[in-house]
Amino acid sequence: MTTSKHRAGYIAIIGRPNVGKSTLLNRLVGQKISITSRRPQTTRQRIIGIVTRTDAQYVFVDTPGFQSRHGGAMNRLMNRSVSRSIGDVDAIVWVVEARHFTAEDKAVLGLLQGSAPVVIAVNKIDEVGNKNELLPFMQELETLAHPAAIVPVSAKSGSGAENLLEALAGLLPERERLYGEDEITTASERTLAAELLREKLFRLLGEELPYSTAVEIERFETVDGLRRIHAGILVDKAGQKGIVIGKGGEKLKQIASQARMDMERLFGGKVFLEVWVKVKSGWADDSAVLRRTGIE
Ligand SMILES: Nc1nc2c(ncn2[C@@H]2O[C@H](COP(=O)(O)OP(=O)(O)O)[C@@H](O)[C@H]2O)c(=O)[nH]1
Ligand SMILES: [Mg+2]
Repeated sequence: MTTSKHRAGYIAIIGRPNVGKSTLLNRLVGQKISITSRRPQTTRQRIIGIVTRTDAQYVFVDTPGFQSRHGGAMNRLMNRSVSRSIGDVDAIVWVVEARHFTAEDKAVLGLLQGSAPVVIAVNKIDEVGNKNELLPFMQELETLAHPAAIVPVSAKSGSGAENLLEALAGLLPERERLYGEDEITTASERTLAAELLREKLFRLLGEELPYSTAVEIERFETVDGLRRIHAGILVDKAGQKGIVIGKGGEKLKQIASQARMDMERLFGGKVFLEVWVKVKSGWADDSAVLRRTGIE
């Protein structure tokens, strides 16, 4: 019997918006480190998620969604970021949605010529009642892309996640661990806190507003295991401030308390979160509204 050597490497998770890349990363890592939403292009920055097993360490890079329909500067930047991340890695997980292969998926395929080996994760299989329908879909993908493997998964339920890791292990170079065995991300708690708060804006505010907001962590202190976080939600116009705050402050309360709960889960400790809403441009309008959540 041969003992297999330890493998480790970088794996880009790519795919059109909304196929479940970030959800899959969180599932693999076992923690919410990358924010997810029904809206496309929630993920603006690259997030690294580390999965450590006895004989392999997987360093996943979640990339912002590839967008081919709109030619805006933001999208060009994102496409560039996808192309760049494909160039640097040992393997690629290309996430597609079961039975929904679109022109955008085709555009992603176009980027994969000459790339590192690709494993296609056919996601959202929990939405496919009759699993027989998956077979022809997977056969088409096989013909179209000639991937190293195709693995049906549900990022939502976790089914297929271990199969995906197994399929990837063989594609990674023989190498020692790249990160400590208990590290799950390279992002700082500060960045993660900002992202988790930003996710709530996407989940709890109307259609367009979240795209014109930003989150700023003004203060982040940890004393005796208690994290005190002061965050600002920056909006473009004074009129948007009221929408974020909501009637009687209810909306902001909801945003802040959901963000705090996610932070406590991820950081494994109590969080005291203060959230302010500010207008980006107008300094005169800086009189913020404060919402405390956590220890009163
Ligand atoms: N039913 C189902 N929904 C999923 C699954 N994975 C992701 N989603 C949903 O698809 C949407 C987009 O997910 P997200 O991870 O943000 O996609 P991304 O844009 O590719 O990063 C969210 O509403 C997720 O809850 C899955 O396996 N099954
Ligand atoms: Mg995402």
